[in-house]
Amino acid sequence: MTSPQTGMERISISLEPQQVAQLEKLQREAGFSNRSEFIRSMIENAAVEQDWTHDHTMVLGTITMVYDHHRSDLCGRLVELQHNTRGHILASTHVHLNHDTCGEMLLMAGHVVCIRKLFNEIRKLKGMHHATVSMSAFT
Ligand code: NI
Repeated sequence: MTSPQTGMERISISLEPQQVAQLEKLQREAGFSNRSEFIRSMIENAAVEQDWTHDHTMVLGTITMVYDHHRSDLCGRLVELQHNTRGHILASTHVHLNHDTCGEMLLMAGHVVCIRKLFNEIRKLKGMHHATVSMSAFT
């Protein structure tokens, strides 16, 4: 039933005791003092991530990577991949993390399928230590 004051619907759910403990731990670590707020936030995140499965959803995406500075073939290949992508690269930032390691962040807008394709190519490059992708849908 929806509360006329808040417009919220109150539901009850059943969880195993260890799931309740996990939920409390996750809530605490995420810094939420209110359980309902935390669950609403998890639902919103799950909905955003579900959009990633639709190839033609328009998203703002970031690809973050950490790679071996000494692999000069990697740098050339990385630039070539960026020139050939069908997504729009809005900005790219390179940071020299230390003597051996570079970090790079790409900010992109485009269809999920384009960003995922570029990410999958980037993560396979020899000398790439770590790469992550994050996307937020917009209309
Ligand atoms: Ni560098």
